[in-house]
Amino acid sequence: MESLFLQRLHSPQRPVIIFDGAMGTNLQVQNLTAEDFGGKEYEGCNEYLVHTKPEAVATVHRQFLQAGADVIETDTFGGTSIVLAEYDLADQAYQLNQTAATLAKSVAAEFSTPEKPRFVAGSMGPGTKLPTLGHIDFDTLERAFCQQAEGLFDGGVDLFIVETCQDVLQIKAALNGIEEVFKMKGERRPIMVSVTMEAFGTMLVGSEINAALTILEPYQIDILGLNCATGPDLMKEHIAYLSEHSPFVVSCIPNAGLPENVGGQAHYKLTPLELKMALMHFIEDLGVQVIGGCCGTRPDHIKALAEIAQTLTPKPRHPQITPSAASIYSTISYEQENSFLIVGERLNASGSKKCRDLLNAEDWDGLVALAKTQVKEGAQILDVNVDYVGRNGVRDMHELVSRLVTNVNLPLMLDSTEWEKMEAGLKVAGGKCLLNSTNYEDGEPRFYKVLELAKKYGAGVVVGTIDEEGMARTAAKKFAIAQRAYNDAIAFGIPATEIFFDPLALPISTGIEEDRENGKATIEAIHQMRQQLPGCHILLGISNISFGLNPAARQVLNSVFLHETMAVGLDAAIVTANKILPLAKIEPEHQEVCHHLIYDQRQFDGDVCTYDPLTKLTTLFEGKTTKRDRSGDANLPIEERLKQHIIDGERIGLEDALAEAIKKYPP
Ligand code: THG
Repeated sequence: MESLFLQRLHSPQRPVIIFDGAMGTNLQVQNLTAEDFGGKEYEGCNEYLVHTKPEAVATVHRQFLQAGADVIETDTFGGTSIVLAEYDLADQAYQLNQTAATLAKSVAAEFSTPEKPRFVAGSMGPGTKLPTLGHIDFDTLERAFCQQAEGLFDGGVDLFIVETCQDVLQIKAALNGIEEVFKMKGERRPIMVSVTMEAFGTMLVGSEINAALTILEPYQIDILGLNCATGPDLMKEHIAYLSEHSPFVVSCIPNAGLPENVGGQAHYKLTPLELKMALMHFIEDLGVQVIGGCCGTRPDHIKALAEIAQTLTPKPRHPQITPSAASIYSTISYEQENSFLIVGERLNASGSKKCRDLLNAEDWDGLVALAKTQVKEGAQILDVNVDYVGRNGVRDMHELVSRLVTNVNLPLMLDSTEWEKMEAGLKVAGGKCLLNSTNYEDGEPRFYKVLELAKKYGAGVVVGTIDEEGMARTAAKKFAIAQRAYNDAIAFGIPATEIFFDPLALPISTGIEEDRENGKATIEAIHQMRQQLPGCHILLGISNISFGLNPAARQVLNSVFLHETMAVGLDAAIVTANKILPLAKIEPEHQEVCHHLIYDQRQFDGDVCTYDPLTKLTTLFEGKTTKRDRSGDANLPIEERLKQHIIDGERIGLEDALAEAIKKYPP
């Protein structure tokens, strides 16, 4: 049965729910002594007070309940073993959380009535270490949150609040820690996530609100909002975004204004009336349903909020959800109008010699530079593949992805045949990744293992049309496997929009008879998937189609093939972004030959082939070159490099070359 809290949250009257105010601020005004904290060495450890001076904490709870708060938060903001370790209290983490929850529950019970039930939210703060910046590893953090959540659960909290979040990866660790507890106990409780947008407009690690929402959207949470850092004014834009796009109830728990430094102390000057007016607007115009106070808010502030709770109805919301991937910084929609989602293919140790060499040399800066080049070329997501015989792929994925995450503003597609490598990437990539890929080649356990990772880390997933019998060659078989995976994945809890089917573009460039149908089969399969698997997305590794041809022919064939697949519904392609040509730039005769090759329109006289588009294409492009491969250019003198850019009309890298030349020849 739905918990009492959720019933209230989702009741048709959509009541406004009032959280309490600042625990820290209201402990501070009690002028507690070192003795109250249990000795000098524990002074400032508010979480320890539930053990040494529970009355101080109960007083704060009581004041807020008296003021009219529906929900009070446990005194456990810094209650993970990691933070408590700073006071040598790590081993008491479970106990302190359990005690704090029990205490809050008992005070709430004093005030609870059938008309106005009072609830306790188990507070889980961010801690002092940011996983995205490498201060702590994901597993350690998840374990610490899990232990905290278990204490809170056993103490009887009505919901969990993961709050004052500064790092998206930290939120994933906390949510996984909580889910772990739910699994252990066989029972769920509601979850609220509250992120902190700094005065400069993003989370501390740089995430914009759209990125935070995209990253959290896959998780089973109930409320998502903002708290801390600023007053309501600087939250407005972010709250408006959540109001329009978030599938979750929206919360807003501001500080009493921006902190001002008064005599070395943080001072918050927003009055109860000002806070009330601002939040009233958020409720009536933006549909915010959960409000409360953060730093600097006193019982008076909460009293002012409780007054409006009776009279206001949150504006009804109709959120528009855009399926997207995200880096830790920003998002990219899976669906690109009149275009396709461009996945850069060059960070692939099995697909690119340059990448392989850099990896072997463990030239991480060089690999990051290769990633940045692809950003300039127009890539929107980066495929990352470190599969290379003889190397430790789990370590390589960890090393590479942890650098990409903070240095490149693109979401990542973790490409490996081994799920262990994907997970190594997921543990450091705070964004919303895509997992490339899963299939039934090694049976269902491997297929589901990747879906499990997608759920745990909130990722989308690429499904290749391969099953226990091998790689599908015909359209019918490609579609049949996709349909099986579609049903399985949805039953497993992966929404259709998070599945990218890859019908596998196999080479049509070999001349082997059985490869002749590969283009047609892929296009027909895409057509069927688009018609019959609603909501799903479709992706291809385009370059496979033309293996072995000369680079100029490849560029043209890849471009025409991409165009054909887009026409039947392709959403995304793994490509070298700047090597795809618009049709208008391809000679009509070349286009025609490519069509003939893709749809296998050879001509025969009896058994004798009189026209073979493959032979024709090869002949047409004999001796032709694409724009020069610039991979070795770094060693050329700057004069030479600049000359090449100008001759080739190649803009990418031109600015860098110019800057270097200007440095050498100052005006
Ligand atoms: N589907 C999915 N994932 C994939 C593929 C796919 N991942 C890997 C691959 N196929 C897509 N990536 C590439 C990367 C490079 C090339 C082709 C596909 C490529 N490389 C040049 C070659 O082999 O001739 C070498 C380039 C170099 O050395 O710099 O063509 O289909 N889901």
